[in-house]
Amino acid sequence: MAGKILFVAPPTNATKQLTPDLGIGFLASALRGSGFDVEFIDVRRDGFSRASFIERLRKEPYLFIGVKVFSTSLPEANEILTAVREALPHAKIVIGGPHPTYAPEDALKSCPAADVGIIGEGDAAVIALARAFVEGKGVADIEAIAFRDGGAVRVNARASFLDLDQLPLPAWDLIDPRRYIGHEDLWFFSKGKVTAPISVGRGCPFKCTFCSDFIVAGRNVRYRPVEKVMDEIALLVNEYGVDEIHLTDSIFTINKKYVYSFCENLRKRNLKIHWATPYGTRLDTLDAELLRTMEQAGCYGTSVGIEAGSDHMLAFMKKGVTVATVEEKIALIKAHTRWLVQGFFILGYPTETRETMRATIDLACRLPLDMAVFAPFRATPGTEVATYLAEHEPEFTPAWGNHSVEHLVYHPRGIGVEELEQWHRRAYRAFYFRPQVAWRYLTMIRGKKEMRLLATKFKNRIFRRASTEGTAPPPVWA
Ligand code: B12
Ligand code: SF4
Repeated sequence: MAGKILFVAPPTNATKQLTPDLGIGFLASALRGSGFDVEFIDVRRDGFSRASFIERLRKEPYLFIGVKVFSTSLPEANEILTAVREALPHAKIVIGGPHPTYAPEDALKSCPAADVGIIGEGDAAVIALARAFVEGKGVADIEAIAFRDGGAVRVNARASFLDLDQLPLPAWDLIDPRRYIGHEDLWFFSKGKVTAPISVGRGCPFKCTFCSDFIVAGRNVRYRPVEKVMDEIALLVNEYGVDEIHLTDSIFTINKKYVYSFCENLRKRNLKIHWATPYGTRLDTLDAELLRTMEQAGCYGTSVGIEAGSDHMLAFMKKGVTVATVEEKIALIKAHTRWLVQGFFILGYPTETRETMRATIDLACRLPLDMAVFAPFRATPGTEVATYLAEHEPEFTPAWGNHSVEHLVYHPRGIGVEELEQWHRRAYRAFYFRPQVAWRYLTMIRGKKEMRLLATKFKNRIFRRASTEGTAPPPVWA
């Protein structure tokens, strides 16, 4: 072995949901393919205290420690990074994932313990870094990284996106789905006993102003070969007891030919699994035949990014669909499948008014949806709307941390945070306090644990304050 690398997934206060980290799984596999040994700690999954984490780190020498950093969980990531630095004062510490990708310079500035940040798909950069560290070379020539140069931060450009044909399967032994049982969240669907996420493609050509997908994966859609995806599902079913798959792609249905081939191959390979697209599909890509084919192949649910209930806000978000399309396509899904359908909405987007928020709640209640999430707006760095805010509402500075679905960090001009909280509570009440919806939701609950989760969720969303003001973040360590 050329040396050992340790990846760490910090815990987060943003969500109770914990799933196998596919990004780290792919990176581990790439490194192994180049002769490196890899270990992985998922701090929440593994239940570390600060002391036991530090003790664990000191057991082995590592070429570098890679820590994942979400913009939404910067304080938690910094807790981990500080502990790593304390345990291993001379270690090379590399950060990657959403925040270093969207805001590389800010990421290194906000994470003083980190030496290098990886921008975007890290599969090639981790190998280049590992080799540079083995050979004792500098990192200044490595593509798609940010690094420290004296007191300054330098950012190297990205030349290209990965060819997914060459991508190995993720290192599933490190992110074994069986170790994540019990970490589900109720906004998710679940039918099986062991669920694994799968990513089949990357990139999106659409230009929704709030979305950061293009920064990680680009505007061209690239797919992994269907055969390889089937090999992965077969491995998960046979070796890991997986009986449910969640596609992490946001626009799986954009390429119908691929979807038909995916469904046909599941049948040919006799892979009988439940599957769903809980991270979203674009409504305007759906048609009756596609829906029926997906359902026959085991798909039982989808989330759809609807976002707003007025054509005015949808146009401002550059969503590329109208309210009429949303109504037509949700009706189509319900007419041709027995799917569970969850709508994602944003309440409190820049320029929103009381009228547009009312229209969003009205639309959510008008549509035959089974579940709805009314998310607070987040200004992800690098997105078009973040640029809009910097120009038009410079007084807003995104305070990262405690930045979850339950917490508001932004409120549109003219609508105070208290009032926006009320709109969020009103939306959940209006949607869920309808007999047919409440009943359908309750029938999905499996066991006491889910019942408790449901009670907490409703307490949080309907009765408690939603803003971060005055709330101390919950503890990071077990
Ligand atoms: C699956 C998913 C989840 C899962 C699993 C997350 C995980 N651990 O990977 C769950 C449901 C748990 C989740 C939770 C949340 N998520 Co999420 N999630 C996604 C989703 C849909 C797919 C991620 C994925 O698996 N992609 C496939 C893999 C192969 O790609 P990848 O993760 O990008 O990995 C590559 C690179 O990023 C890089 N890389 C990744 N990790 C690391 C680590 C190191 C050390 C290095 C060097 C490189 C590196 O290399 C990888 C391989 O090429 C993305 C949207 C998207 N399309 O990316 C949102 C996304 C990542 N989530 C997001 C958010 C906001 C959240 C939540 C806050 C949701 C909430 N409650 O509001 C929480 C926060 C979780 C946390 N830890 O803080 C945002 C991140 C925004 C930000 N700036 O931080 C995204 C981008 C969605 C969006 N557009 O808003 N999420
Ligand atoms: S929200 Fe969905 S459709 Fe819009 S740009 Fe992002 S991934 Fe593409």
